[in-house]
Amino acid sequence: MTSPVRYSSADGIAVITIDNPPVNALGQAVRQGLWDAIDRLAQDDSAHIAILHGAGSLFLGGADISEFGKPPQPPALPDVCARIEASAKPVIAAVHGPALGGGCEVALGCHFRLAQTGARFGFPEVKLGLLPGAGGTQRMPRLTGYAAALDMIPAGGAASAKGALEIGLIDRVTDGDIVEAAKDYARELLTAGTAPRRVSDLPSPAPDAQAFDTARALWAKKSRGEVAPLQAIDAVAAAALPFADGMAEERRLFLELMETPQRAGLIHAFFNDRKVSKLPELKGVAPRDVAHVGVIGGGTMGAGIATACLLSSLSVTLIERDDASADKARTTITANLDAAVKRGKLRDAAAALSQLTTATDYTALSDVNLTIEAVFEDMTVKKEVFAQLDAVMKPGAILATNTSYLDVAEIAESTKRPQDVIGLHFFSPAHVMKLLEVVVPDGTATDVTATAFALAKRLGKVAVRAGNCDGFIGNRILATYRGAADRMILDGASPFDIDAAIKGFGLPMGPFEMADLAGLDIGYMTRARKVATRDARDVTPTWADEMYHKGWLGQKTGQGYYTYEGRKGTPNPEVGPLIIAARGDRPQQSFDAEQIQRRYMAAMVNEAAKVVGEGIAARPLDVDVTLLYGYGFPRWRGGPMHWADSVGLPALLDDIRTWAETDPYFWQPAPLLEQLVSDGRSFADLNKDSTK
Ligand code: 3H9
Repeated sequence: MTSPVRYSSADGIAVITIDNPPVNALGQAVRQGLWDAIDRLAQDDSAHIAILHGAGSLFLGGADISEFGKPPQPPALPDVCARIEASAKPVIAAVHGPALGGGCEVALGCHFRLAQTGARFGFPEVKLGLLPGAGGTQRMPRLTGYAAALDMIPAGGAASAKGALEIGLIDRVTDGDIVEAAKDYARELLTAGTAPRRVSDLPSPAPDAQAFDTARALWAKKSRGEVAPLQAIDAVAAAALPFADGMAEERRLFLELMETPQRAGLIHAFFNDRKVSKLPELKGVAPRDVAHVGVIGGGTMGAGIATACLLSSLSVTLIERDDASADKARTTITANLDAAVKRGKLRDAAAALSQLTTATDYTALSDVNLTIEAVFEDMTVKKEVFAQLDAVMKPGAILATNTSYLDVAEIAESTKRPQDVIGLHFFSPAHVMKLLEVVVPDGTATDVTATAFALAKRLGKVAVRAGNCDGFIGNRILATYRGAADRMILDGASPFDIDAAIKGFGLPMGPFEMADLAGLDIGYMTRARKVATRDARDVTPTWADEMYHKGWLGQKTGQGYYTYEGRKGTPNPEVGPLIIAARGDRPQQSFDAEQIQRRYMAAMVNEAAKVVGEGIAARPLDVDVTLLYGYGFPRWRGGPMHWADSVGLPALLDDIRTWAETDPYFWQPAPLLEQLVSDGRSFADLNKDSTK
């Protein structure tokens, strides 16, 4: 087998090229290849200095993540970095594109670092539940001091070439060809007779107690149960020790993290991010053009969708019913774009705004490639809009609806081109939230689905394919776990205990804080909509209906489950009596945080298993991605299906069957869950099946 590391030498300069597409990950063959290349450099009398660079579009993407969790194969990356550093002949890291994680550590193991403008140096390890484990926590602070290292490493951050030069992480920046510039640098160093400059020989950084206090306080607050950022700070602190001792401490902490479920959850999420858009049905299907997008409706959602498109340099034509509404939409979009400039997401708000046209007549849409309807959630209204779109839009244009629960097939069938109709369910605020559910009714053309995925990519969103049912993937599962929370209230838990337990699990908000934020009128309307189809055995949160009738709509009225001063809420004491009345003579029990979490999660997973079993979600991983990007599920838990696998499906099913004894209607086990348990299989097995 040919090595992914090539060695060549001419005019006294060796060039070591790492060529391991797609991202030059530092798998075993690359590590061995690097080791051998440094041996060869030592023996190559014609070479006096070496350049190390990556082939393709980047330097090195880091350790090979797919090796994690498997038995380690030598040589280990810290040893490879030490081997490079120990070279008697100088080695220059010539960096273009990203140098991430272990890739950045290899650069720090080299004696000199040259970067092309556009290069990026970073330590994303904490985003995988790890910390830099090949000397990054020891070498970076020796070059930059503690403060810069503590800015970057616990955050999983990165610096541009210019930024890296400013903090002392690298030596030079060039605009030219990276290998040619590195050769010039090499000749300069040879002429000057410069010896290898080993970072491990540099003294420990000057103590900086304040930098540590700031970082610890920040991450204690920000990490919400995630362990890697705080461990990463501990590893950086070990740079005060002699280098070898610091390395030993970094290794100990790294290996400790490697064993955590958080590492497994975050790596599951990393690979899912990439798998979610890889659908067999879309393989080789070319998307249609989407340069010009139409949006119907300029309310919060429509304006948010228009903003998202403008942020991605698409032209937008927005239709409102009259000039005053169109002006209002323009004002909202302008404010959204200004806020994006403040957040550093956009440079030129005026340029983006110049791509927006507002109109009151549908004929303005005659030339757009795709229109997204975001009007009132009512089938009759939607059908009227689609009839007008059908009349004016050019052949081959796509008609999309942003409905969050209506039947997309029914909308499609009301047009003369059902094959061109699709659901694009954005989440509010649409220009901020990453999730896009692509709702595909049976008759939709495959290239329309491919276009929806291409649009999501252009918008920087994560698209998940969903089948057509009430609530699609996310809101259908949400309705069920919200139902479990309401049942726990009737059985004896308080909404405040439930919120605290769910936050303790790692979600940013509990379900009742969320209800207050969304507005209690939303839940009331949803219940009203379902009244005709509600099963007699279903439970209604009558206390929530009373809250609605009292005008307690949550944050917007200053009172809901909590009373608000600004956005800060304190438990509303007047909710308790309403709940007690709703409980009547139902038997009561006490719930601790773990019991609350278990019921809430079991309801989530059981409904998710139904969603997968019915083909609404293509794979369990699609549910995981949906909950992560649309519902605040903690990334470090991987997603509800990954969590379910980690606690074990048989135990979960046992719980569901136990609760079904008293509430058989709500706790109907998902057939897919029963099947998996009886076959001794997991959701991960189903994910694997889907890639075969
Ligand atoms: C580490 O380094 C630990 C060390 O400190 C200590 C060790 C002892 N490994 O993202 P893309 C795959 S931890 C294996 O679409 P892009 C990816 O799954 C590591 N595979 O490309 C995808 O596969 P497929 C720290 C990897 O151009 C394909 O490559 N490093 C790895 O948009 C293309 O990926 C990181 O966390 C990997 N390291 O972006 C960096 N990386 O085609 C993680 C990617 O089958 N990587 N793949 O779906 C990235 O951030 C981006 O991939 C990168 C390129 C910016 C490099």
